[in-house]
Amino acid sequence: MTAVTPLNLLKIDHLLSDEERDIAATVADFVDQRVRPFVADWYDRGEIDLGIVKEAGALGLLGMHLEGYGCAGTNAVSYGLTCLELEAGDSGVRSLVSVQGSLAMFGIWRWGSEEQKQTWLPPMAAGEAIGCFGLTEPDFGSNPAGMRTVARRDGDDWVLNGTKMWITNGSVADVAVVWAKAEADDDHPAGIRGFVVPTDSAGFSAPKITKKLSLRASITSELVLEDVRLPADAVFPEVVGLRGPLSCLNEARFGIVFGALGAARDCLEVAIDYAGTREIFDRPLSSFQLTQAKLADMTLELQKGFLLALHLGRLKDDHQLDPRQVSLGKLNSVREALTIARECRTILGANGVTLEYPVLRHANNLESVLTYEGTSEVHQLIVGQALTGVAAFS
Ligand code: TGC
Ligand code: FAD
Repeated sequence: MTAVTPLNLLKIDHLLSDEERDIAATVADFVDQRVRPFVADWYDRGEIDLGIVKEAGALGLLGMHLEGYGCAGTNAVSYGLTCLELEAGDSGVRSLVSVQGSLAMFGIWRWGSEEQKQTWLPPMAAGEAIGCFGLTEPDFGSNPAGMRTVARRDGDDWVLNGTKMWITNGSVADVAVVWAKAEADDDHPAGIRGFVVPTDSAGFSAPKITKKLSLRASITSELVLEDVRLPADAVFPEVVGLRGPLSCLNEARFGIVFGALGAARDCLEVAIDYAGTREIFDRPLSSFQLTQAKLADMTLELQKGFLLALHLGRLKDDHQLDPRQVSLGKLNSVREALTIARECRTILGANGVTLEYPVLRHANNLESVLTYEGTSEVHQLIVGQALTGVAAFS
């Protein structure tokens, strides 16, 4: 029998259109050329080569599922497959693209004024401007409703004060979408509102967070806002309340449903290859029943995860996707991907703990992915509420 790769056992390609397969192949090639050869070194140094941002822009990957303003306007499944291929390289690279396209750009695209869209979306789509998304605060991660960042009116201006924490791309961003508790104005009640903040605004700083043991090939920062004065038109004109930021999270969480499976696939491919060449007790590790049981179980979870992701993608393309379904997908993909990455690490033995192989790097990254964009517990509670009708968050 010829060996097959983990995602090909079910001929999953059969479920994709030619265009979706072409996009996935283009992104896989980009990852082979521009990520795989360098990512262990980026990870080791706690950096990422920001040259890839313009290259991703040139390929049309930034805000790719949005229409107009220089965005590619692909379907949701193509965006998901792109996240999968990027995360097969590294979760940090997928995160860069997710935050740019699904959080910062989507926020402006969905809730921004026409002027905000015209100003920011074309350069962001091209990778000429980097965006970040500031929702989390030091004391308010799972419960952003408690945020302390405030926006008060001073004449026509807005003045922002507060601190955001764990913000991807923060210290390299040109623009930050910042969520703050805003005073009421003539047309809106008081409540959480989004602000488009150029990062060269006086009073804005973004110290980099160091000593991370996860997602090291990604910039993570604090955002400090000290009397940041913005013009009246810096605010998203309509949306007031948590549904503003949560609508952006739906987009990024959808990307992670696919993305995390890319990290798992990469681990599994490496483990299968390693097991085939590593001789243990005078025969290949792959010839032992215990190893084959591990590989079979992991392949099963990977393919089930992909079928779920694809189902959610098709629902999204049909405008039928419910955020609670995205929670189910994010919960499953990240949890199973982390389990797969850890199991693959056992197959690689001591070699598995080095950066020579991607497996523990992926596993460590997935610890962040398990926590950000809603922790597993938050997604369990969202699904629990869907099933029982009872909110058990507080
Ligand atoms: P709740 O009272 O349930 O809802 C408040 C308002 O929001 C609406 N809503 C949603 N709207 C759109 N999409 C959703 N998924 C929504 N969920 C709720 C809701 O209808 C209501 O609207 P309105 O108009 O009636 O006011 O809110 P709650 O305060 O009870 O919170 C619920 C909870 C815990 C689920 C929510 O706070 C939550 O999801 N917490 C997790 C926070 C989170 O995920 N943060 C992520 C920060 S960004 C990030 O991590 C980036 S990582 C980098 C990368 O992505 O790569
Ligand atoms: P907490 O909310 O303090 O949670 C701690 C523990 O309590 C978790 O296990 C949680 O599941 C559990 N818990 C919480 N509520 C309940 C409950 N009701 N019942 C039972 N258990 C509960 N945020 C942004 O805004 N923008 C970004 O770009 C961004 N990038 C990030 C990048 C990285 C690398 C990381 C690690 C985080 C990033 N975040 C970002 C922040 C991320 O969204 C938060 O870390 C996440 O929402 C969890 O918040 P927290 O860390 O404060 O944990």
